[in-house]
Amino acid sequence: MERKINEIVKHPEMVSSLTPRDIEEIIQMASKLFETESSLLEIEGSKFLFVGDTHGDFNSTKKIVKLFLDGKYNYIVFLGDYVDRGISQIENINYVLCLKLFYPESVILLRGNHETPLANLYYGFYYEILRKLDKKFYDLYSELFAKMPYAVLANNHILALHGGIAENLKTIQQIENIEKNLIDVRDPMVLQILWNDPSDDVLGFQPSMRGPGIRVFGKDIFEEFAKKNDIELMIRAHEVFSEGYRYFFEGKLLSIFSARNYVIPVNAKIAELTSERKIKLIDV
Ligand SMILES: [Mn+2]
Repeated sequence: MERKINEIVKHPEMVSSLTPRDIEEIIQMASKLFETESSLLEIEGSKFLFVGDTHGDFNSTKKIVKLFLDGKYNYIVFLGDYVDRGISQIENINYVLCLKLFYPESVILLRGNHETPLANLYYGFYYEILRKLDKKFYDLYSELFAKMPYAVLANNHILALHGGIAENLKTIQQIENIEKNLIDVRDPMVLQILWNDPSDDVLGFQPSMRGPGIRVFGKDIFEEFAKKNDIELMIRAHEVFSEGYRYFFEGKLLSIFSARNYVIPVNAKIAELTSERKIKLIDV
């Protein structure tokens, strides 16, 4: 299997040749790896890549990973949402899992709101599994997703996660304490970390169009959290913008989206954190 994973990392289209048995083995190996990771990963380095939602857009993922493989990065951090909506969801998740198995330290795969049964039943992944694999894989992937970490703290001052700040989230320590194996995300704090959105037009926490229990948070909330936790920059994904990114809160929060082929055309972006601690946005 190791040889196969090595080949796939170098030749991504080979991911389609994985048999159901291979996929089961990859899921098992990745589960073991995620079990060793805490809910909050602390990393240090001089050159990072951050990747937003890819949503089954395997062509975008291939381009992004090529940049990582060519670019001598310390880390590539995927901010979640690998499946649902796109045309190659199984290929997309399996490819990033192979990449994780090949580079267990430098590849980080965070959990997004689409790494949950709540989303997968309604936005396509469940049906793609029924069409191309077998229902039991839905359970295997659900269990795997529940072992993924929730956030990354890079160089002590940059926090990366999928959605945003939650109402009950006051300290980064609370992220570290999130228990693993929550298949259905019912805890309000965890739910909001995966689903919340920032807005420059509101103050405090406001209801979200996305659904019950989800919130939009304003600059005051962000600033209080950032000050208390010594955060200089937050990088998150989750929201699509046709330009592929948007800055909020006077540049202290960066939102990125990395799938080119989505329900709207997107000038998808990934973010490089350079050794000069500057953000460079790169076209996918
Ligand atoms: Mn999302």
